[in-house]
Amino acid sequence: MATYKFPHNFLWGAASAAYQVEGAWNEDGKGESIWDRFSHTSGKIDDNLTGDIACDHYHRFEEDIALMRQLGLKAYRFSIGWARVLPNGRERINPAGLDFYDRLVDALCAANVEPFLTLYHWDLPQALQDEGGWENRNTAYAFADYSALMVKRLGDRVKYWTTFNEPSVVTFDGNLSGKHAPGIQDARVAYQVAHNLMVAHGLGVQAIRNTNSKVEAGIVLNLWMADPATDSPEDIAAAETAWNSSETLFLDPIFKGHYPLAAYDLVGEDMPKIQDGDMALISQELDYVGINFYSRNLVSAAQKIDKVPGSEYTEMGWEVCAPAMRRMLVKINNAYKLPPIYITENGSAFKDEVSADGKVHDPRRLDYLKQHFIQTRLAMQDGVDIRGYMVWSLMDNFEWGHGFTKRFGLVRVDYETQKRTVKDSGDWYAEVTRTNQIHD
Ligand code: IFM
Repeated sequence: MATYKFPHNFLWGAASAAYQVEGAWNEDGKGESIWDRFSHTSGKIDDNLTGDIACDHYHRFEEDIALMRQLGLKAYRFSIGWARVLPNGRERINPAGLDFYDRLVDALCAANVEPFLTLYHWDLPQALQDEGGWENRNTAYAFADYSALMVKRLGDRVKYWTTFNEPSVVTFDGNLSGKHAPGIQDARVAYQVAHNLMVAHGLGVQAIRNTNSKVEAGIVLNLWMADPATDSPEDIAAAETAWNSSETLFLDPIFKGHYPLAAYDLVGEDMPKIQDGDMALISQELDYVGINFYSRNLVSAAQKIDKVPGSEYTEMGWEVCAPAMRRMLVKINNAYKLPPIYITENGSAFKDEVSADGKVHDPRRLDYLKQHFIQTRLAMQDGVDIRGYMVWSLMDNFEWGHGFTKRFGLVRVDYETQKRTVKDSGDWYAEVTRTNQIHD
């Protein structure tokens, strides 16, 4: 049996996002977000479900923090609902919304759980969407003002400030495939959104630092490794092209100060309007980068590979391939001069059942996490500077277009009663956070 020890200050945590857990969609002065509008539109979400109530975290956050303590979490990654604090996206503040995050942060600090905050996890105020959303560069300026407001209010207690979660999903799912809010299907819009998100990131970093020079600023990117199906030069080239046409679209501007050449081929006439000074703004040095890793793409020059024979798949249809995480981390570490890395999301959706003993036995999720923790530890031995790990997710929650049908949590949520049950994977994780090591 091998033992994998982690550094003593390794930041073990779990993650969530406002729209996925909070509920209270129209309470205490909160404004409408694009996800409220989208989920209230028939046919957009599986079974027409909405995040109106979700995990009711807005009312139950104290109970949820008690669970975080039970799991021994050192950090909790969560996001702010922009429309909860600024119902129209700008200017008019909702004091009750700010108070909620104040109380949440206070309670986390009292429980010795480090708040790891995301400013934008996809729930743009609808009022800003009505003015063109992320396609409109003004939204980036509104984001900077909102960032400054939040840092002013919480910067004395919150050290980690993430501007955006997964800009590629906002770009492609929200504005190209339309599977996510706001449901736009337009390549030209999508690429302008991608660039404006990057501008907003840069302005947000400036606003964060100008408001409080002691906090740390970063961004979270989701990356899928692209592995060649065989060792043939054609497959290797195809995998490289696949990697370059999506994953580097955000890595390159942020860490190299220019868009990847492959993007120009891919985007063609839909290339966004870029203003003088944008690339310097976008590529400011960061204090950390968050990486979300779930799976990989296996790429062949000859054919599209949907399923890899012999591989295990999660309920999302994503292949379980932990070694790809190590390869990916080493790859980006070699290709870019990166700040310290936090794994800000990793986890798996499986069908869970409550057994007769009232417990949730979820060996596949437990094993998924164990394998990915081990590969992360190996990447650290390879020289990648990884400081922490946030499991996705603390509890089952609203999985966007899939509604509540996909369960990623360490804690099960019964959506009828809101009862929380720590799963076996949660008990196992508590042991990891307590001992700071894993046995193979
Ligand atoms: O639930 C999402 C999360 O909001 C962003 N990253 C991927 C997760 C699983 O799909």
